[in-house]
Amino acid sequence: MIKAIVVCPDVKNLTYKRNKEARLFEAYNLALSLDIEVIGKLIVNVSNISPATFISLGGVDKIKEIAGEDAGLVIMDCALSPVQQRNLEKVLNMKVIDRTALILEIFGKRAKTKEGVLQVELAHLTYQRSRLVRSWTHLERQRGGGGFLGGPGEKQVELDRRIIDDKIIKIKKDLEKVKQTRYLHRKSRDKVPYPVVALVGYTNAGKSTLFNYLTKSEVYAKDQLFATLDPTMRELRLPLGSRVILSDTVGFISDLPHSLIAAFSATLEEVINADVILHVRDLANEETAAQKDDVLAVLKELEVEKEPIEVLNKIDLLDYRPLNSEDCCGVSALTGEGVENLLAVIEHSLSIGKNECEIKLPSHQGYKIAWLYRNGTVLSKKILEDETIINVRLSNDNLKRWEALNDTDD
Ligand SMILES: Nc1nc2c(ncn2[C@@H]2O[C@H](COP(=O)(O)OP(=O)(O)OP(=O)(O)O)[C@@H](O)[C@H]2O)c(=O)[nH]1
Ligand SMILES: [Mg+2]
Repeated sequence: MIKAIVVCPDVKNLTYKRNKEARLFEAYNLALSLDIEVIGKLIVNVSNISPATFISLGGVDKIKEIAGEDAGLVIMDCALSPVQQRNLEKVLNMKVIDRTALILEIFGKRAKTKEGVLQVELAHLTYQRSRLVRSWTHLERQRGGGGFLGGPGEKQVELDRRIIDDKIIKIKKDLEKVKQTRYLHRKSRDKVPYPVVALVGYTNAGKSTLFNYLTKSEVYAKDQLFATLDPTMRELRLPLGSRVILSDTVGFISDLPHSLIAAFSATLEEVINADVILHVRDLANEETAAQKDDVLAVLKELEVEKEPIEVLNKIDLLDYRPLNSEDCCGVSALTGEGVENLLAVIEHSLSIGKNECEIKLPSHQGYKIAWLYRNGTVLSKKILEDETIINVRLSNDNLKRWEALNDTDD
C-alpha cells in the first residue's frame, strides 16, 4: 500500500473560512478514502507562495523529515501549478498531488453507474486541459487525469489539447444520451411528472442516510467523504398522498474547482430544476456554518435561484433542538426524529407553487417555450399552425418572473 503524507499549507494573508486544523483534518479524511496509508500529516506555514514550489524549502524539509524513507506520495491541500508540482516531486523525490487531483482520484474510485463514470471522465479531462494551457511543453508522461497513483487512464497523458477537446465533446454527447434514457427524463416527457425534491449538501452531511430513511432504500451511505457519486432517484409519497421524486446527489466540498462543478452539472441539473431543494446540513459538525456557505456558493454558481429548505441533520448528537420553521427543520436521519415534520414542510412548499396556467405563444417565441421547460413543469404542449399552447405549472416566484419576461417584450 502506498504510504502518504498529507500537507495543509497555511498561506499568510489569505483568509480561510476554516481554521487550519479543520482543513488538515478534512484533507486527511479525503486521503483516507483512497487505498493508501497516511503515515503523517502536517501544517506548513507559507508566508509567500513560491512560484517554483508553493511552499518554502524550509517547508519541504519538514515534509522530508516526517516522510522518512517510507512515504511515496505527498498530498498537498492546495492548488498546485504543473511547475510547482513537478519541482516538488523533484526535491521531495516522491509523487505529489494537489487537492483537485485527490478529489478526482476519489471520484474515479466511487463512480459506478455509466453516468457517474462519464462525469468523472469529463472532470478529469477538464482538469487535464486546464493544466495543458499553462504548461503544455513540460508535460511529463506520468502526469495525467486518470490515475495519478498509477492505474488506468495514464495513456490520456499523451493526448494533446485538441484530442482532449474532441474527447470532451464526445463525453458530453454520451452524457446527454445517458441522461435522456434516465427515469426522470422519461417521466418528464410523460404527461404529468411528479415534482422533484433534490437533496444537496456538504459531503458527509447525511443526504444518503436521509434518502434511505425516506424511501426505505439502501443506497450507499457511509462515514466517508464523497460516498455518493452516482445520482439516485426514488419515488416518495408525502403524508397527504402526493408523490414526488427524491433525488440524492454528489456532496459538495470547499474549494471545488469550477471545472469540476461543471462536470457534474448534468447530474446537478435535477437540482437546478428541482421543485424543492433540501439543503442537508450536519449540525453536529463544528464547521457547519462554513459548510453552509460553501454549499450556497456552489448553488449560486449553478445559478440555482430557488431558496433551499434547510434540513438541520444529526440532531440526535446535540443536546438542544433547533427551532423549526417553514424553511428550516431539525431532523435525525438516523433515528427518524423530525422527519414527519420535514415531509409536511415539503408538502407545504410544493403547494405554494401550484399555479397551473395555459399559455399561448406565437411559434417564433421558441425561447419562451424553452424558458417554461426550464423553470416550470410542463403538463402538456399542443403545437398548432401559428401558435403553441402550453399547460404549465409554475411556482409563485416563476410566475412573477414569467410575467416580467413578457412585460419587457411589449
Ligand atoms: N448521528 C447521526 N449520524 C448521521 C445522521 N445522518 C447521517 N449520519 C452519518 O453520517 C455519515 C454520512 O452519511 P451519508 O448519508 O453517507 O452522507 P452524505 O451526505 O450522503 O455524504 P456524501 O455522499 O459523501 O456526500 C454516515 O456515517 C451516517 O451514518 C444523523 O442524523 N445522526
Ligand atoms: Mg451520499
